[in-house]
Amino acid sequence: MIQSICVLGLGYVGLPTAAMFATHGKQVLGVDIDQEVLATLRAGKVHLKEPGLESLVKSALASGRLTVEPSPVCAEAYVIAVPTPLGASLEPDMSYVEAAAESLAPYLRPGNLVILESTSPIGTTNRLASILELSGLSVGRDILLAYSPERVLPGRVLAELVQNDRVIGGHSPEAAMACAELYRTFVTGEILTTDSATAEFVKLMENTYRDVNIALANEFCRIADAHRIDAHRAIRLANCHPRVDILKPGPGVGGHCVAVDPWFLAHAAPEDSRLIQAARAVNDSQPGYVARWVLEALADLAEPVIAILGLAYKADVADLRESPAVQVVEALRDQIADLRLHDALADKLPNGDRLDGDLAKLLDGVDAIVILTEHEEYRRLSPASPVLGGMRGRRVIDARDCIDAALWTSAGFEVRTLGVGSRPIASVPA
Ligand code: SAJ
Repeated sequence: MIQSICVLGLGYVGLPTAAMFATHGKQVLGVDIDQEVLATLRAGKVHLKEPGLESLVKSALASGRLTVEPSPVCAEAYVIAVPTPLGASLEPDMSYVEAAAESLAPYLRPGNLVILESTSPIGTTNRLASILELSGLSVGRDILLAYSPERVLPGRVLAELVQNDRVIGGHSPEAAMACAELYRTFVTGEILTTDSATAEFVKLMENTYRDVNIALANEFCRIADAHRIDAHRAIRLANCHPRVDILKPGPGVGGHCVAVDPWFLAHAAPEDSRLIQAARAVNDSQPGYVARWVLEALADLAEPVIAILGLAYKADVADLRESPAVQVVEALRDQIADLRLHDALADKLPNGDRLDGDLAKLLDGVDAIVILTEHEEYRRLSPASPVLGGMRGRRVIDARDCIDAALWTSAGFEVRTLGVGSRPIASVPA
C-alpha cells in the first residue's frame, strides 16, 4: 500500500489532488516551482478560488500530512500535474511535463509508481518512459508508469474529484492496477482501467466533444439570429429528443481545457480532424460575432455609457484565463468610449488592472448593461434591485440567456438576448 506521494504542480488539479490524498491518510509533498505559490500555501492560504479548497488545504497542512517544497524528495509515488499549454503555432507545449519528469530522475527507486495527470497528447505517457529511464531504472521492470487525467469542473472540483468515474491508463496493466488502487484512496466513482494511449485519447475526446457541441450551438445561434427565431427555445425543444443534447450558445469557449485540448488532436491528425478544427474556428470567432451583435444592439445610442457584467471565462468561477468575455471587451473598446467593467468574483483583469466591485456605483449613469458571464449575482439580479436605480437607460443585452426577459421587460427594461432574433449588421467593423 503506497503511503508517501510527491505531487508536482500545485495548480487547479495538483493542489486539490495533493490535499485530497493528504486528508485521506497519505503523506504528501506538494512541489511547485513558483515561490509565491509556496509562500501563499505556507501562510495557510490558497492561490486559487475554489469552494472548499482553502479549508481542505489548511487541514492537510495542519495535520502535517501535506508539506510544500520547491523540489521533490524520494517517495513511493509521484503525480505530475503541471500545465500543458499550447505553443505559438497551437502545438502542444510539453516542456513543463518533460521538465517535471526529468526532475524525478535522481529520486526514483525500484517499485515507484509515476502518474501523469496533465492532459496530454496521445503517446505522451509512453514518451515519458524514456525520460524516466534516465534514472537508470527500467519502466515496467523497476518502476510503474500510468496516466490518470482529471475530470473536474471548476467550482465543483472537490466533489467531482471524489465522485466522478475516473479513466486510468497504464504503460502496463500492472501500472494501471497500481494507479487505480492508489486513487481508490479517495475516489468513490468507478475507476476504469485501460492502456495509456487510450486514456490520453479519452480525455481529449471528452473536451473535444464539448467544444464541437458548443460550436454547433453557436452556429445554431447565428442561424436563429438571421431567421429571427429564439435559439434557446429551439435548443430546449430539440433537447426533448431522447438522443439530442445540444449545449448553450454564448460569447465563445474559454479556459485552459475545452479550448485547448482539441488542438492536441488536431496537431496529431491535421488531415483527419477537419470537423474539430472547424469547431475551433467557430468558437474562436464567436467573441467577434457577439461584439458585433452588442454594437448592433447599441447602434441607436450616441456616446453610450455601457456596463459589462461578467469577465470570467464561465459562470461562478473567478478565472479570466482565455476568457471570451475579455475578448468581447477588447473588440468593443475602440467602439465604445465609456465601457465600465464588473465581475462578481474576479477583482482584477489579466493585465492586473483592478476591477471596481461596487455594482451600484458602476451602474450610475449607465445607458445599458451587457451580461457576458452568467455569474449567480447577475442571474439573481432583480429588475427592481436598487443597484439599478442610478442607470440613465433601461437596456439589458444578455449574451448568456441568463435573465428572465419577460420579467425585465414588464419592469420597463428593453432586453436583447443573444440568439433571439437580432443579427449583427455587416457594416459594423469586424
Ligand atoms: N460553454 C458554452 N456553452 C455551454 C457550455 C460551456 O459556451 O453550453 C463555454 C463556457 O462558458 C466556457 C467554456 O465553454 O467558456 C468551457 O466551459 P466548460 O464548463 O465546458 O468546461 P471547463 O473549461 O470548465 O473545463 C473543465 C476542465 N477542468 C478543469 O479546468 C480543472 C476540463 O478538463 C474538464 O473536463 C471539464 O471542466 C469538465 O466538464 O469536466
